[in-house]
Amino acid sequence: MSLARTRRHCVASWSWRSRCSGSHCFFGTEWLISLSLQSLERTRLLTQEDEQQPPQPPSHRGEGAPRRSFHRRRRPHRPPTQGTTGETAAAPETQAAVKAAAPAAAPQPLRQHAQPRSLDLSVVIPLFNEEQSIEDLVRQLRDVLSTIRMSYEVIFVDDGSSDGSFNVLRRAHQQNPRIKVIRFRRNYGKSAALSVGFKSARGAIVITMDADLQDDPREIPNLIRRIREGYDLVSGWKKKRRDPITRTIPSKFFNFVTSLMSGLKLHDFNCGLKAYRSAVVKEVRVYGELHRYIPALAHFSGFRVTEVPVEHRPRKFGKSKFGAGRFIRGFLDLLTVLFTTRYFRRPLHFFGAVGSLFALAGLVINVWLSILKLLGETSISNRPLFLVGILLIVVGVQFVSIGLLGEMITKAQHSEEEYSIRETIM
Ligand SMILES: Nc1nc2c(ncn2[C@@H]2O[C@H](COP(=O)(O)OP(=O)(O)O)[C@@H](O)[C@H]2O)c(=O)[nH]1
Ligand SMILES: [Mg+2]
Repeated sequence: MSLARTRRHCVASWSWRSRCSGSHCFFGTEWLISLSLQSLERTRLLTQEDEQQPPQPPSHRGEGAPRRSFHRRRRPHRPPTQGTTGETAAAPETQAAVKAAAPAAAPQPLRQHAQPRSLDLSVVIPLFNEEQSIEDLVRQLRDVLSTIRMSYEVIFVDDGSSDGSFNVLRRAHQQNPRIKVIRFRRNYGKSAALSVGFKSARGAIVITMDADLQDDPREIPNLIRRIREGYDLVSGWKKKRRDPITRTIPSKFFNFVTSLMSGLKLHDFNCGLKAYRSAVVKEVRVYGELHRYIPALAHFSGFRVTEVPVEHRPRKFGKSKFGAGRFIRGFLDLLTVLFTTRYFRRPLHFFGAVGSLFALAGLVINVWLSILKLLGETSISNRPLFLVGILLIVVGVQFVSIGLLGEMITKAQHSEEEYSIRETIM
């Protein structure tokens, strides 16, 4: 290997350290002395990053075509910056060596983590098996959004639909690139769909709505107006609800209890049509069945929440996905909301208080029985009260222990996503 090639090899390869311990590079060390250690590290990191780039999709090269070298997919050389990363400007010959190591690269697509341009409005629509409604919905949305003079995007989150919803969405995107589609691998639930939609949303205002045509897009300007008045979250209120009684009765009960327990007076927590200031959707974490409680969560966080009556339409196609299972899970999630918002960072305050009360009651009972024994009572061990006292002390200690475990988990906690994206059309 010639001296020049040896040098190029050593500089370009990420595993230069191990290779350069061989005889090739021993004779080329005088070339390398002029290169600073930092610039070599930088070269190595750049190449490592490139290796981590996902493979090009099949449309860029045939399935059977040979893989291109990672050097070809290399990003254009960026001038080094000084300061923030402690990186210093590379010596001119280092830059030359880096250039020599990388053949002229084709223009690269925008870097994934580059900050995308922000917009005025994002409409996020979670859906599950709504094939027949989507085309109508897209048309109605276009009619409304074209009148409001705001830059916008519409993000559909297809939650593992088993009908043709995704194909209809793909066609909609081809006709209008402002329509974006995220597709889950399986059904993860409406909260997960909203959560990923919120993460992708670039709008200063975010609107959510159902995909089943029951929400009227013509309400959007009204919601936006309320946000501009200063509210952070405007929730729709289906004042005249067009659903069967099996849906409306549980819903009334649910709204009453939620309103009572959260302290936020709303008639309709679970209306699909809502408007948010982007700060709300970026801050509130939605998972499980928590989408019903976003107004309550936002309220607990200190955001200003209000509601406006909105038009509601009967379901035209398909059927409601709401069932007894979702109702029960929804109520369990209300406990989650109350617990996590009030005691999330201090579980011992909850379990410790309950446990201490139990243990104290048990202690009082047993002390009382002990006094009776001292005063001459023949036997206390055969009295049920004695067993109740012991039980209360044991349960109390267990509650306090759970609280302590909760504290430890809270300290070590790290959050993980609970969905897996199958496809993204941007
Ligand atoms: N992402 C997602 N959306 C869902 C799911 N279930 C229902 N939806 C959507 O949520 C909206 C309202 O659902 P629907 O079944 O009509 O509930 P209802 O209006 O309360 O009876 C519709 O756009 C559905 O497509 C789900 O499991 N995941
Ligand atoms: Mg519906």
